[in-house]
Amino acid sequence: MKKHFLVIIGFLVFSISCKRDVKTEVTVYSNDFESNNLQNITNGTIEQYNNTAVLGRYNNGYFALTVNDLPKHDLLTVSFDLYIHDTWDGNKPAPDGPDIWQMTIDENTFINTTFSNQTFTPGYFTNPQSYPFNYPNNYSNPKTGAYRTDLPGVCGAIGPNGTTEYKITKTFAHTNRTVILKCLDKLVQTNAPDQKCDESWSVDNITIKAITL
Ligand SMILES: [Ca+2]
Ligand SMILES: [Ca+2]
Repeated sequence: MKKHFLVIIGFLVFSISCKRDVKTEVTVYSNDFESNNLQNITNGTIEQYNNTAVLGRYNNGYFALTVNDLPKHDLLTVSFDLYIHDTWDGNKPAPDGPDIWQMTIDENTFINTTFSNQTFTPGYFTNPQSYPFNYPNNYSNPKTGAYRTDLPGVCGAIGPNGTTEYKITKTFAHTNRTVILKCLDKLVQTNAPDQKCDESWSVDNITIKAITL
């Protein structure tokens, strides 16, 4: 009898604790760009990188994705893969930088940072980056927070820096029926003969989820 009572109490506690966390999560946008789908994307361009189709590449450019008719929601989660290609200089001042990358949601800046794609050797100074924090006044080692650092560069013949992949994920309060995700850069490479070859970025696997609490 006592055992049954404990089982019932346990079930009630479990039910109540679950109820507080109950939420619905609906994927409202998903794009791996393999089908050349640029619908609702302003300034979209697709190219092949490392055997996959990516949105990009960009240098002093941007894309803006608009998703309309969102279901009722309290939060949105935006996630994507960000590829930083070739010789980004991080916080370094002119003429090489700073190499700024930004993400805005509905015109509000969520990320304003720099990336340094230099090879970091402990004990030696290498141009720092701001990521995973905002620019300016943040000094992280190159490639801090990266998901992968062993990917090929786009212009390998020019630099050995390769490509660094970052997983970008942001969850934020949002209730409007429309969301606009915009990513842009303010890259500086005044001494480079081929600007886009010197440093560029691209994005893959964009997913947006609408969450109801
Ligand atoms: Ca892809
Ligand atoms: Ca630069």
